[in-house]
Amino acid sequence: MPTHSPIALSTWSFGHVANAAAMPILRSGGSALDAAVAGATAVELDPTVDSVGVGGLPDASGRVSLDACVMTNPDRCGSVCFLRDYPTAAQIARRVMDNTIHVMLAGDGASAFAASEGFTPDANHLLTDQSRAAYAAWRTVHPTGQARAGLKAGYVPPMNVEERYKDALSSSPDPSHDTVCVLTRDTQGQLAGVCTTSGLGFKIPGRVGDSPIIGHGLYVDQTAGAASCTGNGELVMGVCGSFLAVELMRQGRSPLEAAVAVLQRIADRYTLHPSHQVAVIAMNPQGQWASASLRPGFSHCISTTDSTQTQPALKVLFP
Ligand code: SD4
Repeated sequence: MPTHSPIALSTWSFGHVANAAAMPILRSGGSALDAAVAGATAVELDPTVDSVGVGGLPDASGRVSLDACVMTNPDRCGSVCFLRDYPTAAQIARRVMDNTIHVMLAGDGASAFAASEGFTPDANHLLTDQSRAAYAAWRTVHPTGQARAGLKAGYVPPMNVEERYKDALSSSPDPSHDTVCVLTRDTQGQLAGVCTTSGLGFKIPGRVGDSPIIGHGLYVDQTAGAASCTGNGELVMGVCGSFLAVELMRQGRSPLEAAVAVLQRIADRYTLHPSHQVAVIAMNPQGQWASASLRPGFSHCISTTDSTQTQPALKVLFP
């Protein structure tokens, strides 16, 4: 007999793609983890969403690398980073959790593991016409293709791709976002989370952001709550954003208070560039949830038993 109402909370305008895959699993009594992974996979593979996985912007060398993690509790988490050639990073991260004694696999090792688990490489489809065109445009400004822009001197971070398209909120699948975070609660009241991304566009090859790192891009503890971050990972990584949000909920803050406190910590500790964006989504075991962002332009998708809505962040720190 179900005792809890199912919930799916996902990031950005394509969160509805994730929730559409997650909610049927939750409604039929499936696990929060199955639902969150299904949601993330749907976004990774959706050909109409030029997004995470297929269509993610490449690094400075023109190749895509993917980062993802899954988590249900401190002792149940898995991750892959700098994964080339395999689009379903979330599923591979789950295999790391389920089938190894490790938490995180990187680069060639992650690819070899994916192959050993029966995943099929699909490098040709990771780049789409749109992401190839975006890379070509970037190369006209950086003709050598060297990621010199990633060096500190004179470096202006590439505008977060979501923010560049911030006027295209919920109505159309925005082709430019690059991270989906999915938090779910199942009918047993269990929480789960997935965070999957192609990272920042045109990054230095080898760069890994917050998304696949437990406690940074995603943290889940059944006794306190779940949180996930998106945006400029370098800002999240200095404050352990997701871990901080969950620990604040443990101390009694609401999901909204916790999410806002993480953003405030970032604002206090960093010199922010106008294009910097971070958003935090959070959910507690009671099913309260929230989203907040540093700047306008972020949207989340929230699905409950009888409704799905795409909305702007509940709180914007710098409106
Ligand atoms: C990263 N946090 O690699 C990711 C990117 C992201 O919305 O979330 N973009 O830094």
